[in-house]
Amino acid sequence: MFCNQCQETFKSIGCTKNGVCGKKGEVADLQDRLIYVLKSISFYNLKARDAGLNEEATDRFILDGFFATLTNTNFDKKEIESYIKKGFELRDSIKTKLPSGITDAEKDLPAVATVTPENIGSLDVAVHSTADEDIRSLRELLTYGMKGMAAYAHHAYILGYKDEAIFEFIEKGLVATTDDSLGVEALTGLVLECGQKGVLTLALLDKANTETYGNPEPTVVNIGVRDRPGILISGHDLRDLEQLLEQTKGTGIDIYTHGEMLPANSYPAFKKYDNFVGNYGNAWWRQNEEFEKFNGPILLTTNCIIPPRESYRNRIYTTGVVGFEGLTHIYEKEDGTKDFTPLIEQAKMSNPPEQLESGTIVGGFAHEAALSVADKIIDAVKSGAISRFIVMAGCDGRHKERAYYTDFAKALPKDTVILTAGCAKYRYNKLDLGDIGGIPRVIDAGQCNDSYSLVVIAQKLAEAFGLKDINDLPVSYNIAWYEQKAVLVLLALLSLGVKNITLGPTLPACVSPNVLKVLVDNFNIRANTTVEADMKVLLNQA
Ligand code: FSO
Ligand code: SF4
Repeated sequence: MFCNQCQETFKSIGCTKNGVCGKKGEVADLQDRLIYVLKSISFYNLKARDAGLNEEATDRFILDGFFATLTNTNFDKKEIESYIKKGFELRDSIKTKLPSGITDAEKDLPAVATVTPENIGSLDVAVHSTADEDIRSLRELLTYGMKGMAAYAHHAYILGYKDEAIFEFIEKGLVATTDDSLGVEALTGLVLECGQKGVLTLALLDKANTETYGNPEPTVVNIGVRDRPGILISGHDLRDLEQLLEQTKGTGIDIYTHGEMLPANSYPAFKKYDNFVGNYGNAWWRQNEEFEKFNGPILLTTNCIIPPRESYRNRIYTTGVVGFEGLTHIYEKEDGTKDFTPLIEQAKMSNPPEQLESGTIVGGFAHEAALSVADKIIDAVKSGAISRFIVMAGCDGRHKERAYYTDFAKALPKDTVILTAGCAKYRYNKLDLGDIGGIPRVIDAGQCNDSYSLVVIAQKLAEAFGLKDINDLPVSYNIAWYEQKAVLVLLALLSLGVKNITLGPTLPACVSPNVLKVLVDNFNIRANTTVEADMKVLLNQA
């Protein structure tokens, strides 16, 4: 096993025995193989595309399979084995459908095209099978960015929104990571293209979410509990939430969000359910203690699941691409719907949740809501009431050094506003930082994918101020990352020309010194340091 895809990788180098996240070595190796099978499928499917033979089942399989390898998504050996098996079947069926001669004409097929279920175990398909440090670094960056892209494209797809350009890019990128003729320049180009396609993907998901569920509205979200049994839903899948709300309507069971599902409280479509109570708990890494106290069933719709404690194991359910051995999985039916009866039945026998906190937090400032008060914001900037915006989007994590983000938020001058998205917000969204003339000092756009909203807001502000370059706005970036969706968001920001990003709590382990130099020279990326030193840098940018 060697896995270094997330921020919490062992010693900031790589997990080699078992993952810090709890992923077993055996599962990590199987995930490497699954990715290799996706590359093999892509090799043939690009030819199928050329012949006009791409099939929707292939798009879906690649998204699901890739998503399953994201940090904290699928720990289940059998599930990954099943993806590998189905992947080979799909690859072979694509091969047979290609016009005759199209594959026969190929001489010296690369190993990725000829891999079989029998020999895959003997091939070295792990990260270090690429010997050159810089090529390996770029292949990894591309792969992790595409994992994030697959996850976001998956969410859009579930809601019926798709874009062939995204699927095709993922296939092209997967194959490119096996092509030894591609050097540093070509791979750097692909990493940047990944960012551009990332913007497309984020925009597509934004469209999918807002056209399906309405534009999020500024919302006061309850963080306390009621005295009825509840079901807790975590992850990012709004379609699962919708179905759960529909199926629990009138049953006397309350629904609470956890972690990255918190922003769902701000969508108009979900507000009509009177059993939708609010948010319970904090970011993903605190789920052990919080799930224990919830008392009722818990649904994990996407990452981030962590190995469950015995005490609540019988109350935790996975669905979609999430998997963990021994837990009950709710499968999608033929018609695309899901039946959450097992959770509902268990909830009826459960005690109400134990109260963790009380009070409220405010969310729902995605682009539409934020721009509806654009005049107010522009006036506040012009009058000097707001001196600067600090984008503190991204992820939260379990490492102690993330206290930095709470300290940074507390230390910010009172005339600054934090723009946030993703679970990073849990480090400061309960601090009561106040407001500036009615504009909250923490403007929460939503999930990590809603970082797109922050870009839209920045672009509109630049327009309003007559600036050609968004880097000239009084906006600084202090971003926290954890897993691969954040890698995609970062690449997307770079592709939009955002410079001077401070990134933490550590830089990605896969970035080699030379690749880092490219990022620094072209984008002036820097690693975070201390609150004091970073405050000086960030408050004096542009
Ligand atoms: Fe957090 Fe996990 Fe959204 Fe990530 S829940 S860490 S970037 O998967 O997804 O922000
Ligand atoms: Fe380690 Fe992160 Fe990979 Fe888990 S996902 S094995 S913690 S690098």
